[in-house]
Amino acid sequence: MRFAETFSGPGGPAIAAVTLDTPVPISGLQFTVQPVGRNGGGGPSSHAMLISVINNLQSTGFTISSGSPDQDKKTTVLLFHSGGDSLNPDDQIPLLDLVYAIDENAPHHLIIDLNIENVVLSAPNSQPIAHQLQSGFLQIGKPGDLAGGTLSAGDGQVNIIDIVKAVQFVLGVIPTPNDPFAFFLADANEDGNLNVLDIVFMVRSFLDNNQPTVKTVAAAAPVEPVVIGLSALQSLDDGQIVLPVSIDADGAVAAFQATTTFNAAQITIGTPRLTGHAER
Ligand SMILES: [Ca+2]
Ligand SMILES: [Ca+2]
Repeated sequence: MRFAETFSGPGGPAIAAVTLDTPVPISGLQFTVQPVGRNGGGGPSSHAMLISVINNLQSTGFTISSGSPDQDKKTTVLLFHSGGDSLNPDDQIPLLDLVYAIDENAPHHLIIDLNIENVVLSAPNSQPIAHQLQSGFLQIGKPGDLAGGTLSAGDGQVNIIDIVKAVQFVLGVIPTPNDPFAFFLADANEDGNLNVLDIVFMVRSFLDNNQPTVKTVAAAAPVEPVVIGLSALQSLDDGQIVLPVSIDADGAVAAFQATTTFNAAQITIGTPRLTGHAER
């Protein structure tokens, strides 16, 4: 039985998936789970509260029953087949999701271990089945908070140093993070990709947080597809040749990202410059 490593922002729900690899049929299981602050001396964490358990086996006839958390925040969860049937042997069977509410003031990068005990797996004939456990944890971080703080790993704020680092990720100046938590932080808009959308998201959230008296009114985004084109080469007075890139849109475009390929033996690329309607 595996408990996932789960990332969440302060104030957000953290959804920890529980999966099972089993070579034999299973008709029921139980466990007790307790959120424990990793650096908090082993006591129950005050920053996470189990608010719901989602049954991922409902369509196969399994029922979930869970008690209320006790004073140590321990919750017992039962999952069993109400018709006496069983789960067929398989790998990575999604059993259930533990949904935790994370408090708004949870420190950034806090790790909350999910302590698991009293695990019992039942065969269809009510005999216990030997098992192994892979425990999980919840880690708290604010997407977009990539830099700042004593270790330059984040300080709970999104500002210009975070935006500079995000630009370096998107441009490939520094490699895309392999660590899943670092990727979670870099993927500011939480769509699974690192690109210009994350930079726009971070700039907007920075401006929104730092201009409390100025109401930012979002310009209407284009409704029709935006057409991006290359115009004819032009010669400048200083002898440089420029290739105009134009954007034809019926609404406001906040950012644009593209990758170009060229024959480095024949041309040297200078620094792109903004012209016309574009504003810095
Ligand atoms: Ca930061
Ligand atoms: Ca993204």
